[in-house]
Amino acid sequence: MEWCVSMPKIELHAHLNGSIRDSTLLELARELGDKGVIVFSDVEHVILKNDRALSEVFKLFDLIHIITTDHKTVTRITKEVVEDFAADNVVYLELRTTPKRNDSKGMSKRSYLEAVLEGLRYVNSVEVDLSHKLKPDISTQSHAVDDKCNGTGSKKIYVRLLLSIDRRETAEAAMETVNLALEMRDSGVVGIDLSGNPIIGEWLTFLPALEFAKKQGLPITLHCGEVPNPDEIHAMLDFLPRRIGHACCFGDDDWNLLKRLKIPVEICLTSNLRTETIASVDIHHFGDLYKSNHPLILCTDDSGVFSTSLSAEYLLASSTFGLGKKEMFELSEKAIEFIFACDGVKRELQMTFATALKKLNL
Ligand code: 6MZ
Repeated sequence: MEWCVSMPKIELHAHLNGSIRDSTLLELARELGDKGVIVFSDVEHVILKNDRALSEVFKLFDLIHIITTDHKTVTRITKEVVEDFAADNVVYLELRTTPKRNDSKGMSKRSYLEAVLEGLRYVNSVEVDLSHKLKPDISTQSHAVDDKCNGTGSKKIYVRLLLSIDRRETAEAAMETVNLALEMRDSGVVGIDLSGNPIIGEWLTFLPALEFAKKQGLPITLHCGEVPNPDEIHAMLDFLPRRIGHACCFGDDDWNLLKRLKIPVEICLTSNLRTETIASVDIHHFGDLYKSNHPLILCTDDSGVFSTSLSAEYLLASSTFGLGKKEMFELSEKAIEFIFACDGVKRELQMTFATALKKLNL
């Protein structure tokens, strides 16, 4: 485990509200309990429970959203989540979150996103690189210093944001999210994700917004095949997203198509096991995809909800599928190819990995 932590890692599938520390969730829930908004004793065991089927996970998210959805809390959890990933030696994080409108809190999708960005500015255990466009140069230096986030200067994490469309949303709300992503492109937003309870909502509802995003050049990743739904899986693959997440319930035709199209898969081992979308880790499709050299990225999904870390995911892959240190390092480094940030960031990450390789003495 220590070795997995020491290796630089790239996280491409992490939901903000799924990555909150248990201690923070409990503290916030207790505060809401004291205010009489919720009954703390009713929710404590829900937060601490570890094994949940997929439907229960979405009930937990409804609870988490009651606990977290005000600007101050969104800012706090963002700061903590980034610090936790940095502590696990994640050097590039694509953090995804669903911009939420909540009239009772005076929250719009835009102000939610601004609260997330504010959280990135509060990170102080590590330097946060939020946008390549804001790198210091002579003409933009003062702007760059303001927006680059405070940090110690020694350790650095690149953070980019994906805006998620929740499958419960309307076509209009999805389009609003895409427009927001386009407006905030220079502030660290690099793409769009479609997520949410996979048994809710129709692919066609989101297609216009996703097609518009694609036309505007915004990369898209889709939660695909988390539950059996052959028609949707096929339609999603035909859409040619830049990446997909999960791919648990694919049929033979879907595997063939996926492999032919070479669409990278974000693999979330612990999440799939906990939600029982995969019966046991040894039969996880990671094994086949890895063997056939299909592009894949190990990810956490919801490190808070599933009590995991990216290092733990590497360790699990290593112990189950027999990957040695060299293979783990190569798998981690290969993820650079699939990030949504620009080529400049890719080059810098390649240098980070080259330096780490020398130190790790592989
Ligand atoms: C599908 C998931 C998910 O956006 O509020 N989310 N969607 N499958 C999963 N597998 C377990 N895990 C998380 O983070 C929480 C939201 O992310 C999506 C759900 O829409 C959930 O409400 P944000 O930051």
